[in-house]
Amino acid sequence: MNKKTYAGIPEQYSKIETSKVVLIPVPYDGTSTWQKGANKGPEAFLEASENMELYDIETNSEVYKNGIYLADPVEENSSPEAMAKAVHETTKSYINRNKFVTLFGGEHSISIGSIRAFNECFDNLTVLQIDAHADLRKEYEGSSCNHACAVYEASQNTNLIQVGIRSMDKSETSVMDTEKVFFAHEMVTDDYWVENAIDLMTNNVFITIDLDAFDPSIMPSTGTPEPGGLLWYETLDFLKKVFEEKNVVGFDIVELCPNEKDKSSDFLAAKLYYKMLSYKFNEQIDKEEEFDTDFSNSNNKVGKFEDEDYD
Ligand SMILES: [Mn+2]
Repeated sequence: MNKKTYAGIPEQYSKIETSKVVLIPVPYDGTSTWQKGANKGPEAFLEASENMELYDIETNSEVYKNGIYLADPVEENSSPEAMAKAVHETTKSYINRNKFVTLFGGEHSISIGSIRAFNECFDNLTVLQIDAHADLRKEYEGSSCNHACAVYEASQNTNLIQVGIRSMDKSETSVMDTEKVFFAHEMVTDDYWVENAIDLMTNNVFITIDLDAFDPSIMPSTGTPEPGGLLWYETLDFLKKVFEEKNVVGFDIVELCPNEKDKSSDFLAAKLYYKMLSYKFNEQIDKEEEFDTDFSNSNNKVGKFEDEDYD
């Protein structure tokens, strides 16, 4: 992957020293079981990002001016376990520098490492998983770091909330906490799922988005597309409320499996990422005014200064 700035932003907004945001690409596709190609996700995402408008109408903001540092990609792929370890270490190193850390995969197994890092650095972590698949297998095809196991560890040691689920193996029902699961077929007729999901969250929230959560009609370029998924505005509405009401500490987006002949999915991913940053830093202005606190250290075990203001 060529070294360039995220979305082609001017270099003054892309330096590590001054950037509030770090983006870590993880072009990993070692364990996917059906369509391969998620390793090409980060590059397609970055290319689409370069062709995107950087002014967000809804928040009336240009969030890139907070600085977005494009980190070197994590390219370890000797084994699923080694990849998870490399992602874990890289993620943690940037959290320790008080950055708002984001990752772009790659398949969903990359989240094992990112969640591990966030869970070590933030108290009482909620993991909000937006996904078509439960991903709760303890082990799959000989590894606990398979994409089918993406949130097993999170189910054991974080407050895991699953949204958009519509495909799973019966064996996963024994691990799943259905009180914290929003199945796609129920969300269709439930007017209160957004509020109910948010009510289950602790203050510190890490969001992991598997792009197959979206309906294949708007997000066809993913490894295992499942019918009956989320649409664009309902997802944004949900995310916006999460960013407004909770302290989102970071996020990852995974499973873009680009198709040369149809770039619309790449664009959706690019826009989704930018929207989430726009919500994050939009919300931050309000919180800073309200609590007069330093964002960079809020609720961060690495640099605890203002914890009381948030808890
Ligand atoms: Mn998944």
